[in-house]
Amino acid sequence: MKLFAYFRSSTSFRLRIALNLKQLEYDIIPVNLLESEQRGAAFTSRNPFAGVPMLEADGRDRAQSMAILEWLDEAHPANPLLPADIEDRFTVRELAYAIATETHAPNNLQVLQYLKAEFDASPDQISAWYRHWLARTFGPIEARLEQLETGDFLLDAPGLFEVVLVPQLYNARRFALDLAPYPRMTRIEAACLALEPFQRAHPDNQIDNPERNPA
Ligand SMILES: N[C@@H](CCC(=O)N[C@@H](CS)C(=O)NCC(=O)O)C(=O)O
Repeated sequence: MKLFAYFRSSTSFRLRIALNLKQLEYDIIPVNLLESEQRGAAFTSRNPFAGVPMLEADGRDRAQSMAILEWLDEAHPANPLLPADIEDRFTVRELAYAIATETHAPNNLQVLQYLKAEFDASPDQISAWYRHWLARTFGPIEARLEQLETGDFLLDAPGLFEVVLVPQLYNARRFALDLAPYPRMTRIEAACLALEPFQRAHPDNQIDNPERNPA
């Protein structure tokens, strides 16, 4: 498998964690978002969504991280990201998709660039926007985790929720969101980041991270 990814992209981070948790082999093909490689014809002819991640697997170019994650779990059932019990699967999906659809979507790069280009938004205004959409969904997620009385993970072991949560918290730190109101989320994050599959997937450890490979 080939994972087309950018080190700091949170959706690429999701895929790296999942592939590592599932112990699947893959090569990383870096796509430089800052140089707009994702919008060039060479890339869009394979992925019309013009973004990362893209997974080349089983003869197809696969886009949309949540669809890829669900496909991976169906195509490679060992080390599942989703639990066996239908109600547990609902719990995981409710929270994972809340992050994917309500915090990541309004905060992706194209949206932030549009705010600047069309509305002349300042860097401070863009950061305020970013934190607004994080907090709007982090609050309910923390409340749900409290109802569920979570410990180190949502269920017994990290799965689809943790795959989505850890990258979103990485973004939240980049945008200086106060994480004090979210102790259950940050407890899960700490437990995950102690594990090798999460560490190997981390943006700090990617071949295209310029701080890891100064020019
Ligand atoms: N819904 C897509 C979103 C993908 C996405 O927003 N990717 C970002 C990086 S995290 C990207 O490639 N952005 C490029 C751009 O906005 O031009 C998914 O889940 O895969």
